[in-house]
Amino acid sequence: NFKETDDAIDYRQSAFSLMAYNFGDMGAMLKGKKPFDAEIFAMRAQNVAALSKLPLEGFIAGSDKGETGALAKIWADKADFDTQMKTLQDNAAALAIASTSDDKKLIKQSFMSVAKSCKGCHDVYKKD
Ligand code: ASC
Repeated sequence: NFKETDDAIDYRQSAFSLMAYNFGDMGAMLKGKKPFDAEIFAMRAQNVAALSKLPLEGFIAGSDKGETGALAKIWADKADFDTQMKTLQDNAAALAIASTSDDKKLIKQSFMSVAKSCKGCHDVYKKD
């Protein structure tokens, strides 16, 4: 368990930072901003799938106090928040599997499902 709520906040923010780095690099490849490397893409997809399981643990009771982007609505509607996190995890797992294929269309669709999970949750539960 976390010693302080600050530790829980650090934990979830660290996981999100690592997800954004890995997911951002995948996006750069799909947008043609850098060459598509199937091996690196699949590795990053596996990273995101594993990392997506981490942040939820950091949204402990009382950790809505700090200066973070997390809105109080997370704790008001915790069951829905948990469900959306689970959907993200499922979509990220699907992307990791799709990334081992050479079906670029499936990879792009799966990538967009994860992106929608990120954005859908941010729109409701994150400041700005
Ligand atoms: C990213 C990132 C997000 C999501 C979101 C998708 O790379 O940092 O928060 O994708 O922009 O719509």
